[in-house]
Amino acid sequence: MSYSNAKTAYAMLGVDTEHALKTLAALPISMHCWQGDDIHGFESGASLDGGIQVTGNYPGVARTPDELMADIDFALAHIPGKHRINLHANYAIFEDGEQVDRDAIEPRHFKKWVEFAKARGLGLDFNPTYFAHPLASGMTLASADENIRQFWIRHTIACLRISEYFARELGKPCLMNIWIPDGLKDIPADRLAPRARLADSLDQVLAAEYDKELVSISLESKVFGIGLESYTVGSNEFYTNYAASRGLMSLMDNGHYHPTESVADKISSMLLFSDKIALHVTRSVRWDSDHVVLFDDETRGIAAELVRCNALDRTFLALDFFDASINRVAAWIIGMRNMQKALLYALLTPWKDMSAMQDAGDFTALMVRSEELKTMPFGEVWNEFCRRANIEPTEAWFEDVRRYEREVLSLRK
Ligand code: RNT
Ligand code: ZN
Repeated sequence: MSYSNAKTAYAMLGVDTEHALKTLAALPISMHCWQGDDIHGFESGASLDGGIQVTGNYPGVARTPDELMADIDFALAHIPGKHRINLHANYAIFEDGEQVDRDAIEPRHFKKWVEFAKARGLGLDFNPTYFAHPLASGMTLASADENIRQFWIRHTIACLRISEYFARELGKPCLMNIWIPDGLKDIPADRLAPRARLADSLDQVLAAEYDKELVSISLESKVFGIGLESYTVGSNEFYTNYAASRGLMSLMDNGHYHPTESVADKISSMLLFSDKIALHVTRSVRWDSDHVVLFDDETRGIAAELVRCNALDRTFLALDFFDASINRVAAWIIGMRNMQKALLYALLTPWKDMSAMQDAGDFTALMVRSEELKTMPFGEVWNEFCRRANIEPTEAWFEDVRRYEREVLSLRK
C-alpha cells in the first residue's frame, strides 16, 4: 500500500493524515544528552549515585565533549524533525585545566554547547545536578546541614543563569528541571522538616529572580530510589502543591509512580489547573529502570492524552532513559522515533468521533473503532513522515549505526 492509499483509508475514518504529518513535524522533543555517556558528564571524580543506576557495559561510550556531540549529531541525522538537547550541569566543559565546583559554574562553561546548538538550530534545556558529588552523599536542597543546603541553593541559582543564557543566545525558551535525590533508606523519624527545608530552599532560589520569558522551571517528583526506599522528600504531593502555589510547573516522569499508576491518566488533571506541563517519558521495568522508550501501550497512552487534550503546545516533552547494555546511539534513535511514532499514532485517531461515542454511551462502537484503528496502515504514514524529512523510514538506519560502531565507536578504548 502506498501513502496515498493510506491517506484515503484514514480519510474514510475522518482522519486527515496531512494535518497529522504537519503537526508532528513542528513538534520538538528534548533529547537527553545523558544516554550517550551513562550520565558521566565531564567532571572528574564522583561516580553515579542518588538512587539512579545505569547498567550495562556496551563498548563505545562517549568520553569527551567532542565524542558526545559527534554521537548526538549522528543520532539526530536518523531522527526526523528539529529537536532540543537536554543538558545536565555536570556536562560543563572546562578548558585549560580549569575545574570549578558546581556552585560556581557559569554560562561560559557551556559556551561550546551553545555553539553546538546554534549551528544546528537546536534548543537547549537544562538540569541542575544534585548527585555524583561529595556534598550529595546525604540530602541536598533538603539537607539539615546549612552549609550543604546553601551550596545546593547556590548551584541552583547558577543553573538559572545558565538557563537564561541558553534561551537568550538561542532565541528559544529553556526548561530548567529540578530533580533531587533527597530521601531516606529507612523509616524516617521526621517527614516534615526535610520537606519544609526543601520548600525554603526553593523559595530562596526563586528570590534570586529570573527572566520568566526565557526560563520555565519544572519540579520532578519521585516515589523512591535505590537505597532511598522509605522516604522521598520531593514527592508528588510536595511538588504538585509547591509548583501550584509558586506558579511553577510539575514534571511527571512515568517511571516515578507506583507501577499501576498511569501518567496518561494524570495529564488531564494537571492541564486543567496549569498553563503548561512537563514530562519525562521513560520505560520502567519493575522499578524506575529507565529502559529505552518503546512504541508500547504506555507511550501511546501518554501521546494519546496530549493529542486529544489538544496540549501539544502546552507540554515540554523530554525523554529520560539510560541503557548501557545496547548501542547507546541506537538507543537514542529508537527512543526518539518511538516517541514520534506514538504521537503520530495519536494524531491519526479520530478522537472527536470517539469522544462522541463515549458521551452517547455507545461503548460497543467505541471498542469497534479502537480495534479497527490498530490495523490501519499506520506504517505508510510513518514512512511518508520520514521521507519528507529526508530520513530513512525503515530499520535500514541501523546499517549506518553498525558502520558508525565499526568506524568510530569501537575505536574508543
Ligand atoms: C531520576 C530522574 C531524573 C534523572 C536525570 C538524569 O530518577 O528521572 O530526571 O533521570 O536528571
Ligand atoms: Zn526523569
